[in-house]
Amino acid sequence: MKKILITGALGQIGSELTSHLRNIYGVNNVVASSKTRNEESRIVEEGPFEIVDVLKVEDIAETVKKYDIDSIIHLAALLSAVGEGNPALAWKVNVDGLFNVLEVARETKCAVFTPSSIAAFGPSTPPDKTPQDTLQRPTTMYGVTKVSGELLCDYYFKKFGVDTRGVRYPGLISYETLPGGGTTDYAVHIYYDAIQKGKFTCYLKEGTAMDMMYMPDALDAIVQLMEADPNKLVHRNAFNITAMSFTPEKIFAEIKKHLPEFSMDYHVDPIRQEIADSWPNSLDDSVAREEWGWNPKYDLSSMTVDMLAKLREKLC
Ligand code: NAD
Ligand code: AKB
Repeated sequence: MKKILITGALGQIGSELTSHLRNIYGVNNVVASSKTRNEESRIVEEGPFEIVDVLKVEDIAETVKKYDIDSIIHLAALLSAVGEGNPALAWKVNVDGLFNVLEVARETKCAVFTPSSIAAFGPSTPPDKTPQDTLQRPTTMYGVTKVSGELLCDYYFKKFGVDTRGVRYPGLISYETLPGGGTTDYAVHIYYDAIQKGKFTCYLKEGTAMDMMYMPDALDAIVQLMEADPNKLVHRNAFNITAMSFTPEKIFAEIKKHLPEFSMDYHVDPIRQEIADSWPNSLDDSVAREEWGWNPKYDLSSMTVDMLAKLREKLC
């Protein structure tokens, strides 16, 4: 990667990825973009920023041409809970938006990274140690768009030689930008509420296990995969990756070790509970480990120490 365009750069991942990539590749070699400008965002101030609505193919094409982009990190999307609220828009942004990015990449010979998700699996998928290649019949519109995206990326590689790569992220936990309306968001909000209120109401019920990852590992995955030797990649797109799997009571117990007064109760949201129940409990990420050396640094315990320290700095 030499000249990088990030779409959806003001979201949970993009807002941290932009600075991370600017540190590695140089500020002027990483162009952040989003549908609208947020003057308060550090990302807009820090380096090149363009308005790119991924539903407008000309926005993408003009920006790629203007900056001589060779790699597109495509993050613009609607997440699971928001997507269930507006399935038509979720399809448009997640599938038509990706299609536009792939078309521009085909014409300009750009490489493309785009994340899939644990949402690409469904209730008929083996839920424990979910294999890399297995049944995928998701029951959410978000999941349908993610499977479609995985297939589109495979197609553009096989048919047109576009260098497409991607991972299936689990729920991502971070302290810089709040998550954009997913089912795993509780695992971020619990840290904020632990520090700010000393109590948390969880919208998922006890025993709901899902894969999760701390943001520094999620950012490393992008760089590692995009820089990986293409000859070693058998799968290319949609690699299962994970760093930990936990339930609400397990993350609560981990935070309570540091904040003994912290308490949690439950008020289950049936929509997000149904989504969470349809996703795996834990992924098998051995293929990513074998093909490009995936090896996360953070587990629940070390993530919790860092999250609480960073949020105390930010909020207190
Ligand atoms: P986010 O919701 O925080 O950010 C997405 C950004 O896309 C938002 O800033 C939004 O304004 C922008 N956007 C929406 N429509 C757009 C359009 N038409 N044109 C341009 N920008 C538009 O999402 P995120 O958490 O940063 O996720 C990025 C990617 O990673 C998505 O593909 C998501 O499915 C995937 N992913 C995220 C997680 C997670 O836990 N955050 C987990 C699995 C996969
Ligand atoms: C969501 O919950 O929608 C995302 C995801 C796992 O894709 N965090």
